[in-house]
Amino acid sequence: MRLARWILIGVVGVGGAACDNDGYGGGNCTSASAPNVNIQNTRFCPGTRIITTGTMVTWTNLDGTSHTTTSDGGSADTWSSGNLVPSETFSHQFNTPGTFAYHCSFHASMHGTIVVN
Ligand SMILES: [Cu+2]
Repeated sequence: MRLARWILIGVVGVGGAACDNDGYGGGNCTSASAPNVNIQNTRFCPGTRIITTGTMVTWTNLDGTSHTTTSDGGSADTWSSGNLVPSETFSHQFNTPGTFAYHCSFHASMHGTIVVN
């Protein structure tokens, strides 16, 4: 019993903190406050952001290297930040309901989703 409790604490300690996994890979990062998205440790946080139609989402690059937020091909709503240097932000207003996948043009592992209700 006591052993099980220590194992549980260990799992929570490793998986807890402010990391938002959302099924996407990459290092730990801290989710931005709604409705925004952080770019940190080569990932988008949160990986999936759910918003209402008409909401402006601002991405902030918290890394020391450049990233982009770029809508995937075939998206009904398109955006492309271009090169976001460290500390730079990019905003896009979502006026179309739907589920919009996006990525970073520089890092194939970086994916995110904006769900517009
Ligand atoms: Cu990137």
